Amino acid sequence: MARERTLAMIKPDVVKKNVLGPVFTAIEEAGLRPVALRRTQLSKSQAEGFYAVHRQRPFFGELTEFMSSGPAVLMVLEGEDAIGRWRELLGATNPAEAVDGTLRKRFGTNIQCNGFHGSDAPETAAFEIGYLFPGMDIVPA
Ligand code: IDP
Ligand code: MG
Repeated sequence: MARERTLAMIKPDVVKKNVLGPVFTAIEEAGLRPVALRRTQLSKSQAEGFYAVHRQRPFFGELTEFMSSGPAVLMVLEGEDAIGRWRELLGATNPAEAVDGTLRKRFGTNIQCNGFHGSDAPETAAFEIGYLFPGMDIVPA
């Protein structure tokens, strides 16, 4: 598997729960390294741009309200198969259906406020990293 970068986000529900420690432990134990990190509150329009592919879905309005409702932690994770590995750590989109031990199962709230985001392919990772870390020179791990 290739060395990759993925955009990882700790969404506002989990930031509010103040459980960053176990999240970073899971990242480290998976052999991934945060190579860029920032905490910010997305505006509604930033959230809409980030989730533009979901524009037509019925929950788009509520989802982007939630995503802009409080601070989020944004990261670029780097490592072997980083995209798949991070999504594996997250578990299914719906925390209620996620495998025991996954981050969404442990810390997610519900299908909308599911705690975390992870890019799903190299192309989306490139878009999302450029969108949330614009113009940043990210030093490799
Ligand atoms: P993913 O985050 O696991 O890739 P996607 O299908 O890409 O899941 O959906 C993007 C985000 O939209 C999810 O992480 C979740 O916050 C929200 N979402 C997905 N499905 C639903 C739903 O049925 N109702 C409300 N929100 C949803
Ligand atoms: Mg997705």
